[in-house]
Amino acid sequence: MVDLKEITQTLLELDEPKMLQLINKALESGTPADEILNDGLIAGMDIVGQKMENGDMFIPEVLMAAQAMSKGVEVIKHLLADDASSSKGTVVIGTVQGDLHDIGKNLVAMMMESAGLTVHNVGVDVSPDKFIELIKETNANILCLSALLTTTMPMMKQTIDALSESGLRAQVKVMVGGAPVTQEFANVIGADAFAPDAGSAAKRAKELVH
Ligand code: B1M
Repeated sequence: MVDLKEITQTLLELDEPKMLQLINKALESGTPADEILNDGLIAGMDIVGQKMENGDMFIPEVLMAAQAMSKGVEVIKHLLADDASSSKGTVVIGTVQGDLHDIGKNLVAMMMESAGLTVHNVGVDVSPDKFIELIKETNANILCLSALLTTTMPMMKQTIDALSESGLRAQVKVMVGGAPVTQEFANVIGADAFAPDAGSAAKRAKELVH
């Protein structure tokens, strides 16, 4: 049995090979993938965030931790799959303009895909105009906006406003999320839904198009 704190620790030590070894060992011993994700990897990124805030970890190290986290997710992602019986909607998902954080957004995209939605993951630093162009191109009926910075949260409202101005608002449900985003904020900016994590985001998206 692998103690998930060891996975957290190897992530913090930026020891990616050891971290991947421990993830594989944990899977072999029957640890559920969602526990590895939440109690090993995401727990590690939370500590990375605290260290970054305190000046104990710098951007290059944070980036290395982020890359290691993504590699870890690659190993477990096929086991995080939900019911993928049929396509229940088309999603455009991206991180809003000015924001480069993509790990959480990619997890949300992955969970939505495995829940049977057609997902267009359009990257980071996406402007309102670009989102609209992509919605038109893909005929999406759900727009998912991610933001990790308090300074980029207002860009969510600007994107929703631009969607209304484009005449597409009535046919597209908007979901928002990311660490600083709350249900209250979602209500204030006129989003249709908020989800606190990747699993609930996939469930909410399916409900939105039912
Ligand atoms: Co940045 N960063 N960062 N960073 N970074 C935070 C967010 C911060 C909280 C760290 C801290 O100071 N404690 C802080 C924000 C403070 C604030 O605004 N209140 C911060 C800062 C300040 C910055 C910079 C300004 C630092 C600087 O340059 N001085 C800079 C900004 C760059 C920019 O975006 N313009 C910056 C840069 C970076 C890196 C590039 C180095 C790197 C990102 C690499 C990458 O993403 N490829 C990075 C990282 C890694 C972090 C932390 C440490 C980890 C984020 C992460 O990946 N978490 C982060 C601290 C933290 O969050 N604890 C921090 C793991 C991920 C699985 O969780 O993204 O929350 P999360 O996603 C969750 C949920 O939020 C939710 O589901 C996900 C999975 O369950 N979710 C959604 C996310 N999107 C959703 C959408 C939905 C629904 C749910 O519906 C649509």
